[in-house]
Amino acid sequence: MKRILVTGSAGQIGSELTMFLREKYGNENVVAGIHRTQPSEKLKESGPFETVDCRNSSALAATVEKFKINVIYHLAAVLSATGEKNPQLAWEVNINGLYNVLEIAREKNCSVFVPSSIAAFGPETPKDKTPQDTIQRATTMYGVTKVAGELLSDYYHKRFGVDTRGLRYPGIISYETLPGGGTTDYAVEIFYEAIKTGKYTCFLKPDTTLDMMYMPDCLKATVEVMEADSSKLEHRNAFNVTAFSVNPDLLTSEIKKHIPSFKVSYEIDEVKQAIADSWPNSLDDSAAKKEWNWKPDYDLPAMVNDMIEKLSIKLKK
Ligand code: AKB
Repeated sequence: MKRILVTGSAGQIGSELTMFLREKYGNENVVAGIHRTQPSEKLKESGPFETVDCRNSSALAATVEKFKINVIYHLAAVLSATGEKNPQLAWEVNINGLYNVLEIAREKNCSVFVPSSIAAFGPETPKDKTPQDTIQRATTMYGVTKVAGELLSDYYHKRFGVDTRGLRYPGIISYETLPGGGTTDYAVEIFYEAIKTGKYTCFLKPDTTLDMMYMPDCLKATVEVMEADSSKLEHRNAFNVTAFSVNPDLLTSEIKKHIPSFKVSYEIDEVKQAIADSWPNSLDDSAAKKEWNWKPDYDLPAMVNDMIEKLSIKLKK
């Protein structure tokens, strides 16, 4: 039986992944690991939760012991824009935290999901259809921690046999919990403002093209890679995954099909723009397709349609 701990459970992906896993494996078998961000009532009421700071290895070990955890989805992280403001914190959480998780997984025989990101690539990486295996000279602290995290996860598998798996997440678009501290956050904010005020000031240039994915596909991919037949996985960690690549201009046009009066202006945030410019325009996710049959359900128009419908209902409440 799976006994799962999700770190970063109150975050954008963690909050929905915890509920998704509870539905699949049973509420009582999925522990929501929370730290600074307050979890929703839904998360607290539907199953066990525990305060866990991944930087504190003994507290982490005590939680794994207490709930007899054998699978860890390690989502606690500092994202790219916050990481540039506070690189020391990004290292502490993203590297020391991951190290603690992997060590506990080694000692207690847990399998581990480790998220990487499009941020694991850098300006020297081929920009279009970025291959699975290519140059990874990341130039942000977040990206540096992601590259190191990929290598560390590979190491724990090869050296100690820990069942580590992971994905390179693109920007994730969702309506349940707001993202925080990322460069791709514009692609969520734009929907809130389109519905609430009919206008949005974007911090990235109109032609900044990046990979994105809608939350249902993100949840599907995350669980599918963990459930995949291990003997078919050549890469294990850090699979490129994507659903579509989009820029603010294209996303605006798609939203305008639903809200024709929507207006977008631009005030460029130089730090976030430089981060986005160092990332690929589009990823080649053929390894994920081949090794565990990855296939997204939502393209850009389907995502925009569903986002507007669901977020409009949410914002009316
Ligand atoms: C960020 O923008 O930092 C994240 C990511 C792409 O990893 N959403």
